Amino acid sequence: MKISVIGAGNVGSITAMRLAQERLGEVVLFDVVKGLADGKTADMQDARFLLKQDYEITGTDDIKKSASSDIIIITAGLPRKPGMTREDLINRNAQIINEVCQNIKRLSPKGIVIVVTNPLDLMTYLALKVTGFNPKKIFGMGVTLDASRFANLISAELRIPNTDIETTVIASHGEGMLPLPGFTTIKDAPLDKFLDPEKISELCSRTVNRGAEIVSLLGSGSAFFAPSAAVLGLVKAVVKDEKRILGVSAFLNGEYGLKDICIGVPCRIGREGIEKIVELKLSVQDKQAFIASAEKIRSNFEILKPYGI
Ligand code: TXD
Repeated sequence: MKISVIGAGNVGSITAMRLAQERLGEVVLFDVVKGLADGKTADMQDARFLLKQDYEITGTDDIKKSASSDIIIITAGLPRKPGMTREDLINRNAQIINEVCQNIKRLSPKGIVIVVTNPLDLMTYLALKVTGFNPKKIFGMGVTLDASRFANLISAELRIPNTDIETTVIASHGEGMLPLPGFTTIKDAPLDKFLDPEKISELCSRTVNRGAEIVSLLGSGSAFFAPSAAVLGLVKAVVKDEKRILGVSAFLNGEYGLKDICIGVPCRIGREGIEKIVELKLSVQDKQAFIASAEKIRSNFEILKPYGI
């Protein structure tokens, strides 16, 4: 299994390290900046002796070395600066995704593509259109990270282990994100048995703002430890054909009453990529919020016109 990570910044390099250490395949890390990916992977190779792990990882600034990848993870792009929304990144990152996807189409036409670059749902849609790949094979990592953030906030509030929590977040990986307390359980008991509605609503807002909270603490750059862990979960589901239900930004073709858009929904992920889109029975209020979130994503489609979309 050959896995290429495009972009050797914070998310890309830690993702590559996690994938290599889990021995999920032969990992190639690429960046346009000369020497960057090579330098980072040389450092990772030097850790093999200490970790007693002979994982396979190489770094390059030659995109051709990513040819015939089974999985390609796109982390290339600019991250947010304090005060910026994910949407502020659109124009620059769209150019980057377009360029990267032209290369993927040419070099790895059979690959499964996982988009990480923000604004996530829009960039996933762009990647799908530029490559023309089967929509099962392209999805975005966003809401699994958001679900993990929601779970972590619940865990801290109740002082219970994260592993006792099941939770779901859907819709855009952005301001229109929708944590779903009604689909959140603690050892099979619903969340509202543990917390009052005000507290639940506070934790939902904190989940939506968690990325911005981290951006402002860091001062420069955005989160990368949890995002790379979320990518690892998706890659593992594909490589090991786990068929787990995980939230991803998926192309909808009638599901949830929507068409021609990429947005976060629970999907069964396995060797073929998205093997099924799971349609949750949403409350009227959640359904409205989901549609509004989709409309917000769609309002930026205009920006994709230069790419023939
Ligand atoms: O949940 C999520 N989806 C996210 C998304 C969680 C965290 C970060 N999220 C987004 O991922 C973030 O808003 C950015 O759009 C991307 C990458 O974030 P990262 O923190 O890794 O950014 P860096 O450290 O600036 O790294 C970006 C790298 C940098 O080394 C550039 O030189 C490189 O991308 N880059 C490219 N690589 C390859 N090819 C091209 N064209 C290219 N352009 C820039």
